[in-house]
Amino acid sequence: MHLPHPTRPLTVIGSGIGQCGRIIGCEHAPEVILHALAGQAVQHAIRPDSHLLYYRGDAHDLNAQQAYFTQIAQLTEQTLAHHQFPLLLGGDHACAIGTWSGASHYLQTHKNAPLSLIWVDAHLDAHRPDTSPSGNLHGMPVAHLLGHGAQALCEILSHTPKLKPEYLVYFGIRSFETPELELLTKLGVKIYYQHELTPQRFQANFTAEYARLVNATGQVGISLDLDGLDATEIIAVGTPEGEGIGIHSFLNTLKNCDLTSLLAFEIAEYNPQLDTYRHSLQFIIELIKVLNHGI
Ligand SMILES: [Mn+2]
Repeated sequence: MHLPHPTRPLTVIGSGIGQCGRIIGCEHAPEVILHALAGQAVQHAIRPDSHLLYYRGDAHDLNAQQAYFTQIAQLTEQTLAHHQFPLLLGGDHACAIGTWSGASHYLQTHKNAPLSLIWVDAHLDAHRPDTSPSGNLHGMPVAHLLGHGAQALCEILSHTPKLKPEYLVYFGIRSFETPELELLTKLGVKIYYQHELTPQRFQANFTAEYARLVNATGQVGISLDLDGLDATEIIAVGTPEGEGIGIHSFLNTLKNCDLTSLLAFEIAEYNPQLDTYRHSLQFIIELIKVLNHGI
């Protein structure tokens, strides 16, 4: 099968971090996905020098987390500076702290532009260490990117917040706690809850928000927590939340966006140990093909 060459070569950055989620196992996702890509036609579009970094600290070691996310952030920033497309493979969703800190720093220093981000998730991920019932960092990345949380993790690569509230949009939300919503409401962040989204409304709103953010900031990043998708279709996640965005609806919607304006894409929370029939993995490969086709 002939695949068109993307304008930007695709560089995989594997965030092998799994200790910050509810169920251990996401740390192996990057190597499993890379292995599944081998032999696929899309593999030829991916630069051979993939980066795979494992987090070796414990779940609450701020110094180790800061060092790890700084490395991921630097890799993301370098990839963008080399005009390559960063495909981030988590890892539990704590990985987003590294990814988008790096993307934000790149935009700040190279383009003098702010980061804009579409966050697809069942959860808001906007806890801070003092509001989180579980203490799991994978429920806190958005708060940290907005500048709220542990200082060490809010100041990766620079002292300023990585993301302004007006340039963040959520899709698929259906499970959260009051302190998260209070923070985001106070900041004025836009949230599309799953119960408001038919497949048609999802596509219309997602493409409209994508275009709005591209207009406002030049490029837009997407962070996909696989649990934002329909839990009957994507089973290999640690915190499934029932009905979500259908996988075909999601892929078709992406195909309808101008992905030449896509800054970077992150796939988080894939847990290979839960992927009994490897259907979730098949979806991830399809998704990477769509990205490759569009960027
Ligand atoms: Mn998440």
